[in-house]
Amino acid sequence: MLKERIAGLLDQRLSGHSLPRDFYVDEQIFQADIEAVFETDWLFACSTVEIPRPGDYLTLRVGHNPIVVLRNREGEVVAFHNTCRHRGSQLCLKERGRANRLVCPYHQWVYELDGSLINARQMPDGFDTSGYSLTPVHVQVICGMVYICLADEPPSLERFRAGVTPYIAPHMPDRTKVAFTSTIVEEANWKLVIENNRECYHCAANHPELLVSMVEFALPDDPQAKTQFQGLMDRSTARWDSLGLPHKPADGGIEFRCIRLPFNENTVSFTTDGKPACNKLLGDFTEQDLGSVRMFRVPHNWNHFLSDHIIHFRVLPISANRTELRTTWLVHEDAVEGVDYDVEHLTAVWLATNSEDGMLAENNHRGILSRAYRPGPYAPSEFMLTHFTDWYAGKMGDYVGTPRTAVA
Ligand code: 3BY
Ligand code: FES
Ligand code: FE
Repeated sequence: MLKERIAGLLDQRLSGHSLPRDFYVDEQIFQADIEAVFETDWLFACSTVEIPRPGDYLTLRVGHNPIVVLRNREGEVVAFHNTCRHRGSQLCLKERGRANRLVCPYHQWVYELDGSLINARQMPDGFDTSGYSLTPVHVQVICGMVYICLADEPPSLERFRAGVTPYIAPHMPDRTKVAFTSTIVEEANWKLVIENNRECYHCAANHPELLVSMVEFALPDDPQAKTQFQGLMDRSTARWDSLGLPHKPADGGIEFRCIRLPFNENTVSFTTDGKPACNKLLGDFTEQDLGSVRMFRVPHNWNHFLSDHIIHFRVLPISANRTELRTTWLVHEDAVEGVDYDVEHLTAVWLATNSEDGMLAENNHRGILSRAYRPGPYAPSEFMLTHFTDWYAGKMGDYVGTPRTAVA
């Protein structure tokens, strides 16, 4: 029944338009989103530098699935379903922590950092612990970013890895540390949070802090860029070419996007005054103004890589009308707070922008609840929303068994 209803909504959908209402507001379709998208695709979990030492862990929830990502004794990043093999209690309760072994809070079954059960007290002699290891989750690390996949057979990430590595590797994310994290909950469907992120049509009227430094165009050949920013683009790309830093849009199709774009004249970082956010530059950089590498991948993540800091954004759906946004700011591992950077100065622009975007997504969600809502046409500058919704329709088509062809 649900699958038939989704198939019917997909038939109604017009590419290049916002989605039929139920995709944004219906709880059953939300559950289908979790199964069709979040339980099948690679998801951004965290940065490796959030769990630098063996035993460091971080937890997150993918739909109803509690997950723990941790660093094992060999220093590798691994992930497990965060549910005990005795009677299923959640194992790690904190958002972040450190453990020598994972001890279930309920009856104290003890697991090694490789997920194997090593102690199950009061169980009968001869109880075979080997059949009760934690259930693993697939992990891939790409340029310091930990991706997890709950599917039995994960899709390939190789095109993504190859596409983004030349842009990100020079920023040397392994040599960073966490300066700040923020988590907010927005009363809006996760797809509205993503759609909001994938266009800057709304920026001029809503993001005074961001527009101090950010250019509003999304592509070097944007007509707006041509008329207003040609000089800036030419100077920036010539400098990046001389430094060997890639900047042209990577060929990510509708799966991912990676591009380096300049900051406005006389600004070098995402700060309220456009001045550097951190005096210690990342990697081997000697130039402060490198613009920002903007990278995102479906379904739920976007990132900025600057000369002086990195920002990761992770969106996790909670219910049809609630979405968590977690933001992580990374600076050079040797940067000293209060000397090289000030947390307020580093985070002010994106804390404000996230809050503004949260309100926009919430307004959007409430408006879509109206019986008068009809899917509306995306503007040319909203082309990434066409990509996103075509991609989403493709995933849902696969899920309901009537595949849609999406442009790759
Ligand atoms: O760069 C971002 O994170 C996106 C692109 C434009 C709107 N949003 C701020
Ligand atoms: Fe974990 Fe009982 S549920 S030890
Ligand atoms: Fe925005």
